[in-house]
Amino acid sequence: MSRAKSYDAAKIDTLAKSKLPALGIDLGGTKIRAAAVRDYEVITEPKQVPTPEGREHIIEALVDLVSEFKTDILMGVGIATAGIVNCDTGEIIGSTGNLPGWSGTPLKKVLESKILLPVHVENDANAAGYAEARIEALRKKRCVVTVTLGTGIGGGIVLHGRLFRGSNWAAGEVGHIKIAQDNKRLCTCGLIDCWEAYGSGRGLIMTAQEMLEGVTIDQSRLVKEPGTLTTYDVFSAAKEDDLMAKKIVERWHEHIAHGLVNLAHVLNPDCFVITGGLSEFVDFQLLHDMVADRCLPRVADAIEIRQSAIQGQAGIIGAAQFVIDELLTPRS
Ligand code: BMX
Ligand code: ZN
Repeated sequence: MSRAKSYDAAKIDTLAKSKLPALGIDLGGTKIRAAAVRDYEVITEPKQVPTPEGREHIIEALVDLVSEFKTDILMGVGIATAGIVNCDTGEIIGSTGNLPGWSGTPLKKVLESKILLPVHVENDANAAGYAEARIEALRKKRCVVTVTLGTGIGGGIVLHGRLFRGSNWAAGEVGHIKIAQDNKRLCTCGLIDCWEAYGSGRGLIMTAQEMLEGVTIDQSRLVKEPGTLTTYDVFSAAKEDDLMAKKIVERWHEHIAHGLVNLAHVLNPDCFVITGGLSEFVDFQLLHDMVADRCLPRVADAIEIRQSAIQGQAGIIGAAQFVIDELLTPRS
């Protein structure tokens, strides 16, 4: 018993706190999802609301969502949001047109004053990457690159278990590497021919529209009223053997491969993890072969592309776990 007294109060406090969960919130362009997390696992049923329009309404929705959980047993709240985030101040310092008006929001400051809990704000793909790289099989790897395929394309680069944030927080904005020189695809960031303008859901629809030019309704069921085609239409038609849809989906795989090839030559990762809403439509064998075929032999040897094992939860887990890990071991 006397030995217990040799622990200092702060340490005991820290150990006690480490058993508490944190709330993780994934703030996306269409929905906001939240759940409590402990030890890299979601421990409550996730709650979800549609993402409202405008900064003030989004903040209100976040506050309402937090109040649905037992806040007195939470260590804090982690927010995974699209956009570039200064993680020291918790301010959104960059945003594409996917979240208009979001840049400049002092999210940590505003939320902490309303919910009276510590808040950590992180880019959504960085948060997802942090969680993905902690699963048992990847924990000891040198370099794990997570790519989120959804409204945009996001990236999280984890080197030796630590998230790489770059010189001014913008590392991993992989959606904006240039993969073409056609000057055809305007990205929502304002640049042209970004990977995201080809590989995201929006990019896939643009590819479909280009490939469907001159095609008749007898040749493909994807020929519809302009502006009505959805990613779901394309993937379900491909599944049912619509030839044009299959070609479009194959072209989409080539576009995704293009970006991964560039990243593979820069980072030579142990592993790519593919997550996000569109990842369920990826043919992983096809994608692997396309990437390996286009890499230097030495780089190709290391290519491993995995589907997320925590699909749909990675952003929530990563954001919450940042709160826990940072409170226990603050960044220097
Ligand atoms: C965009 C950019 C990234 C984000 C990525 C994936 C904004 C608003 N978004 O490239 O910061 O990580 O999209 O985002 O600047 P999602 O919306 O597909 O989750
Ligand atoms: Zn872009």
